[in-house]
Amino acid sequence: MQARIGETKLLFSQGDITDQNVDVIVNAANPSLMGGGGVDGAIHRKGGAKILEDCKRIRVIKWPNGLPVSYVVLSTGGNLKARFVAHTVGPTWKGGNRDEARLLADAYSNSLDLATTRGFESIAFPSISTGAYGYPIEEAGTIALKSVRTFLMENASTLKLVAFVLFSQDDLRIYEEVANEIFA
Ligand code: AR6
Repeated sequence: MQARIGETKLLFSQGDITDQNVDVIVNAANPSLMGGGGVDGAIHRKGGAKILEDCKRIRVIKWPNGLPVSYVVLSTGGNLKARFVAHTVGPTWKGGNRDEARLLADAYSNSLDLATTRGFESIAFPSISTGAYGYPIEEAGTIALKSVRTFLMENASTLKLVAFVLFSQDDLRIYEEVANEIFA
């Protein structure tokens, strides 16, 4: 399904984010930036060693103690179709009273901010924090879409496409239900 906010199209699909032909894909990383499982593992596997090289450099130069939750850094896309990877760290779900919602919203808006600063026209997000980090997906989807909507309404963005790439049909259905409520 699709929605539109100003000049920006929002697209929802089921698929693998490593196949997306966009300017930048977002990685649900961890503070080490050294790779991991889930979408992070898939991106590093398919994107190749250049992504890890960039991440190591970023750690040394900018974040020796690791990337804080909700912050974003940019690496090459390596062998991916996407030109760049924006690595962000979503919050780990701890029951909902540890500022998780704000941190998750910021992970999305900071990614959009970085993409806009770089003049990118297309970005693809996975469902940040809803795998290993355990965030309930309906709540996470609501926060994700509201954060994207707020950013696009409040900022002049170069982005023409914001894609949400959900790994399973179930996750896609949930995001579409949330989108139907929010964009109705
Ligand atoms: N394309 C799109 N979505 C995917 C893909 C893919 N190739 N692979 C998995 N997903 P997760 P998190 C979905 O665990 O919860 C890593 O080890 C998956 O089904 O990747 O933010 C990192 O290194 C789920 O819906 O990210 C961190 O340590 C969503 O992506 C930690 O996991 C997010 O699941 C981050 O946990």
